[in-house]
Amino acid sequence: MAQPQRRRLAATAAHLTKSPRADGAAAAPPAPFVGNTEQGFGIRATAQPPVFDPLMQHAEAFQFYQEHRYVVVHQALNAEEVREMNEIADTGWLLDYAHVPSELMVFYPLLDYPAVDKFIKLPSTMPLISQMLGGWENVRFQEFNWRYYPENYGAPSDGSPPPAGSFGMRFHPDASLPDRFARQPYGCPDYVSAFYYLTDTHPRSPSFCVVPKSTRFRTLEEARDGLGDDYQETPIYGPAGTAILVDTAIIHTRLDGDGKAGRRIMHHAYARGGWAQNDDGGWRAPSPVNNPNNLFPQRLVEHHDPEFRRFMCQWSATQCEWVASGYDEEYRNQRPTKGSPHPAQARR
Ligand SMILES: O=C(O)CCC(=O)C(=O)O
Repeated sequence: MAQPQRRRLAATAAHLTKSPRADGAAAAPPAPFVGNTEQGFGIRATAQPPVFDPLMQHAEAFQFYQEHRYVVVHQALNAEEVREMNEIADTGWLLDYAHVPSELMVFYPLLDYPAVDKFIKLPSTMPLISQMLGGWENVRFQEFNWRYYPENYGAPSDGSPPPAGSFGMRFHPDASLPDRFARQPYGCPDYVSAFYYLTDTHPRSPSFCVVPKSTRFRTLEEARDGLGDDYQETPIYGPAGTAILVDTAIIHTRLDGDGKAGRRIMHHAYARGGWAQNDDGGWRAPSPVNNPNNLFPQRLVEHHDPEFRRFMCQWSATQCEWVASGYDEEYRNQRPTKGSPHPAQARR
């Protein structure tokens, strides 16, 4: 086992060093992995992927995405936006989050924080997201959430066991349609996700990690067997403001850090709207809603700009019912989107 793994790491390192960093600098090898080694097969990329300026290097970034099904962009949020988002999120963690199995999450910040509206269609990332989904006219907003892995969440200082699931998220694809295994050409993804780091990430913190080129595989095992020497688990480290744009069918995870360092992210998901035709003449309908609980606020659904209304027009059954109720607060509050404060948060 150890021998083939070493060979494979060498092969992937060679592969990665062929990809120049966008800024021309040599990619520094990351510090040794320190987390839960049971995530994945431990066949880790030994260099960081290239990072692109999303506007100045749009073409290069899109080309990288087409080959690997993900792309990392530099300063998708500027320092002021990161500060602003963390400041708003600070109130969110205290007021309105659920303690989901592996971290804390505010499911629908848009409902309560109009100040975050501008983040769902960012000038830095929307041109790339649009191209990934076949054009701005095909982009349908789906989901916005904040995730927080608090400091010491995996390793409480009082020696008590870590909260369930605070380590070891499994590698998985997110919502995607099964025709991706066979359709020719692969074409646009069914959904695109954008993960924005709101805190700096490094080998000791949780980090987003992808298996490049894995969108046609159901499981990590299938990806390893099917990709052969191309298989690698690529953790992505970067300063706050870095974004990772992915075809949601890519196999990925939140890679553990040391359980002590924390991390915050903002996640947006978009669906492919409109009808597309495959080479064989078959039609691809607009992607279905990715989460039956998605809720969008009235001010965005009834936006004055018709293009923006189109962007917001793909509603979950819950949204339909909420609109039918006249945006009734009670209806909204019955949704399974709120939790009680985690003790670590209550102490803040
Ligand atoms: O938190 C992360 O880095 C990964 C999140 C993830 O895997 C997901 O949202 O499906």
